[in-house]
Amino acid sequence: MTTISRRDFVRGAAAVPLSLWLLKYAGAQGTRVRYDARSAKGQEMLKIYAGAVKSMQGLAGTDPSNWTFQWYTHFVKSSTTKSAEITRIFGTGPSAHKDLAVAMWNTCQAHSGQNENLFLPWHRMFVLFFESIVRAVSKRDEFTLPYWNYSASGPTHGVLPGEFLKKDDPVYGPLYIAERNQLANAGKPIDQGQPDDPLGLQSLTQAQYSPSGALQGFCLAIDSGLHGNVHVLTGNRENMGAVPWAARDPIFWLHHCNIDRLWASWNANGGVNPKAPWNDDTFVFADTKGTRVVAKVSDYFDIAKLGYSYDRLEPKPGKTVAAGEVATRKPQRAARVSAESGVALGAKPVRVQLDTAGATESAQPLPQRLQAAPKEQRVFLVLSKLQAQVQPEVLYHVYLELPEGAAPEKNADYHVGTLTFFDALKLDHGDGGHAGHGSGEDKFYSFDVTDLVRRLGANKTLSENPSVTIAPVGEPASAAKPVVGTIELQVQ
Ligand SMILES: [Cu+2]
Repeated sequence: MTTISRRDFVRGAAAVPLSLWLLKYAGAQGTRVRYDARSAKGQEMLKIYAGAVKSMQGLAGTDPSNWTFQWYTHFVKSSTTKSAEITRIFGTGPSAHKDLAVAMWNTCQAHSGQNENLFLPWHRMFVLFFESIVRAVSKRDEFTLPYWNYSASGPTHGVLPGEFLKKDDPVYGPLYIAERNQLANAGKPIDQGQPDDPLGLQSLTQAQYSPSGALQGFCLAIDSGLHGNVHVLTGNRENMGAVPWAARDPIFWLHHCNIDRLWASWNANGGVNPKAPWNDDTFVFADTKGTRVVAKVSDYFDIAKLGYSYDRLEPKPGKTVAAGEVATRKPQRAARVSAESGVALGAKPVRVQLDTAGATESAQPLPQRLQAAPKEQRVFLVLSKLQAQVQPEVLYHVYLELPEGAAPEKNADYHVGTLTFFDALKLDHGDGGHAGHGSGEDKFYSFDVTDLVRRLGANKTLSENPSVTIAPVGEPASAAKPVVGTIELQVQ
């Protein structure tokens, strides 16, 4: 006679609601605090973390607590496919854990063409369940995942916590990965030699969550800005620098813990998560016992309900560029690059000119038009449809009206922003992937160039056909062949 125990029942197809899971596995301690990796508490946590990483790497591949199982939940490495890896690891027969892998792997949002709004909530879920697994594997119930605050000012700015740099160390060795960029593993600031501040907190100035016209909104601004910059500056294209490899590096989790902290900061500073159809999208995650937890996106909007907090949130930036009323207006295209094939980038700076073909009807020449725009209107340089064959492994910097022949790195006055090609590769998330609402086509970069345009206008150096220069810092991978599909000046 066979009996089905309660444990088997939980392990089977039946899903546990998040609220119940939280009561049982997370709620016992009350609110747990996540710490800066460089604080005394954070250092204690890193020691626990290093031991757990080693243990997770040694678990059977079929175990949801296995390191690769967690990595693949983000995305399966690009040298193989999800279905090939599932067959290799689980065989051809059915099993509950195989079902979990089918439901969970390759579900990273939104780096293979899904709804961009899901970037923050999906990674919050991913980090929360990962943290619960580390807690279980280490048998240290007080464990919380520390965060890497690369934006901090002072000597730790952009520097990996030292525990991640100790190759062959008996305690911290598991946190070391060779495939990082040279600066990262040398303990130097990963943004050394970059103009402006690719690790800055500009995204916190966004007034709303989702894009509106030329405004990126907080979610897209932090994803394509700070988040992507840290990926590309930390690792190469078989590590942090590319979506299918990123979650293999133990630093990945501290990076996303920090992104989660910045989302919590944005909320604490008054940012409101939207009510949208995608609030009801559901995702499957599993804990160390293989308990299948299915929950809605909006179930993850409030960290207090999830039982954790941070030792420090970031204050509201003084200057809010994306003022509320700008969002209510429709953007007007003032100029664009008319090449249908887009702009191909390379190892040298590329300079292109914008023209007013296809611009919203206006009798005025461009410089006068931008000058005459009402004071409350903002001017944006909008770049979209980025593509690359492989990850270029460098950041590209964008300049407006950089004088011809001038060295980009010496002319910060004309610098308007940074591009990454972190998620510009076409990825197939395969069966069981989550299509959700929307597509990667919605992604764009947008830089507020109002102040620069007014300054150029005042100096009479804003031309009828303004130039845009895009220059890499460092040597891009020659196979990358990055292309920016469209470049436009928009007034909103
Ligand atoms: Cu990421």
